[in-house]
Amino acid sequence: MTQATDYIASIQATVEGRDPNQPEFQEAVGNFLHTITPVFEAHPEYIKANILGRLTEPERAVQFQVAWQDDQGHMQVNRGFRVQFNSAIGPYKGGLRFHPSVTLSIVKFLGFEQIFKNSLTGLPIGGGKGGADFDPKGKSDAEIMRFCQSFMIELQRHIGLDLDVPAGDIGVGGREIGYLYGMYKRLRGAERGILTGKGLSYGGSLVRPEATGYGLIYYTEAMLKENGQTLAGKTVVVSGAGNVATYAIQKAQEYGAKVITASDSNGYVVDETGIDVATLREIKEVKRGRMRDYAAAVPTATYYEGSVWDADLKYDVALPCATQNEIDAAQAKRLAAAGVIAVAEGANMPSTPEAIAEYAAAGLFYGPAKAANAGGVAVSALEMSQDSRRMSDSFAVVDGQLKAIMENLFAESVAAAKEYGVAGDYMAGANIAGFTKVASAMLAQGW
Ligand code: NDP
Ligand code: 2IT
Repeated sequence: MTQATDYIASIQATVEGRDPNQPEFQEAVGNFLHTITPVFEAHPEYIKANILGRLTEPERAVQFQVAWQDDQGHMQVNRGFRVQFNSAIGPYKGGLRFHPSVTLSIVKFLGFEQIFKNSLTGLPIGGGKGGADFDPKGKSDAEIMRFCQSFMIELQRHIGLDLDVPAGDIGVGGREIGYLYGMYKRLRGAERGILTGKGLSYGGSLVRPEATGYGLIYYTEAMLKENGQTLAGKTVVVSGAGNVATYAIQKAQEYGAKVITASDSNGYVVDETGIDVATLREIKEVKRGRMRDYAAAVPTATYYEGSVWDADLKYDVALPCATQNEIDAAQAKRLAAAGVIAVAEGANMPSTPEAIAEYAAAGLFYGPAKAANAGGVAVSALEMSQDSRRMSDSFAVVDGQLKAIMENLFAESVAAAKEYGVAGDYMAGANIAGFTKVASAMLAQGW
């Protein structure tokens, strides 16, 4: 045992002891800690400053009641959260998730990941996350609006242009951001940069809806190119059918890949001729329908119940874009056996630690979420910049910036892995590159 390994083990023990009932948070911290030892061997000053002790405890975490009236006139009550994790390099930045599974553990895992993801973008944003255990499924527009308004009545006291800037995540898209912003404006005035992912006519940025999915493909192409491959001609399996999945499918097809699946929490469709993005968008974004409806509308598609990661398919690239821990060890083994050469994560922490170990054992190229899905928050930061300038950049300008950011953060991850003796490990590289920037900013600002 070295001083560095002792220190890292003590941090893991502290987190486990302090929050034994937060499994997702512990998982995210564990994934991070087990790659970071070489940095602490090279920088003992980080141990003295207890950088990890400070990084694994949120700077601030609020929980609040969200009471709202349903269409039958009954008052419903949900639990809202905002976790402001680390502000060393800028105001807290990160999405809001509305899903019945949301707990403090989920919000903390997402907020912790966001610190390093945001650092990797090279833009001045700290890490935060929020949400509520509200289930948007089956709710009317009016119910969604009243929920968002009630959520913002409390959230507004915790956010600010230079303090904390939320955006979307699962269950929070353009419609919800619009309702949230409308209520913020009534309470505090028209501060456009207070939320990102807004509509174009009131301060949004071109490319923000597409950004996470497009960014994932820019990252995946960079990772394949590093290894003498390209997406062109590859068969791709995507999970999810939401914001990230939809635009990942679209961009992968533009790059000449064939994407044969999309999924929701009930089941998945397989279409060997390639997913039709226009139909997918119509069903998901306009009709707010299910994958079952997609199969009914597209004759070449077949619908199956269950997880796409249990499907018996032959493909080259896996892009999980639904939710955390959607791929376990057995499913990771299955995809390696199916001939997959690369996994890149559009969702946050979609692979269990055991699945990640299987990728390594099979020699897959693995692009971890905090790098591969950083495109969304990167364009959010570009939206903040446009709002400050009171200007809108063109699609081509923002898309070009997004592509450059993704290629750069991949290159930085490769370089960091090499520098710290773990060449080819893109997960370790992303953790190290994201972390060292935050750690040096923390030291520079005193303690
Ligand atoms: P959406 O709400 O637009 O879509 C979520 C998709 O994932 C839906 O198809 C949904 O199916 C499926 N899904 C959600 N929960 C589960 C579950 N428990 N089991 C199986 N499927 C599930 O969300 P996004 O596309 O925005 O987010 C997807 C992932 O990408 C999340 O992990 C998010 O954190 C991450 N991400 C999002 C970014 C963004 O900018 N939006 C940025 C970076 C990462 P169903 O309709 O049945 O619930
Ligand atoms: O996980 C994520 O990076 C997001 N949901 C996007 C956050 C943002 O602030 O755009």
